[in-house]
Amino acid sequence: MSDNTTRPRTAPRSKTERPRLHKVILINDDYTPREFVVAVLKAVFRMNESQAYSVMLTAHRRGTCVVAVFTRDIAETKATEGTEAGRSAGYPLQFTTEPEE
Ligand code: TYC
Repeated sequence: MSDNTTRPRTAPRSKTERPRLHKVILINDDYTPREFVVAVLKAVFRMNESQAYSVMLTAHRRGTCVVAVFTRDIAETKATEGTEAGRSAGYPLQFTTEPEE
């Protein structure tokens, strides 16, 4: 056993706290085509086909799905980009954000 295993920590913990993370949440609707949702998830969140399909299907079945977590600015920007992509194509696709506990 090394001789420092039970020695108490002497250096103070860093006071630098990590920024709170925010979830980007995909919301289901009855009108946006599945393939369009998958394409937006791939473009905005850099997901591959199977990741994007699985997130889309979870939102479709359960109503919402957490897509990813980011710092607040990035989460809000991505949510806006996704929602805007739907809006430009005439779909009611919606992404929202929510702070993590
Ligand atoms: N429910 C849509 C349909 O059946 C597909 C869809 C899935 C839309 C997820 C939005 O967040 C969504 N065409």
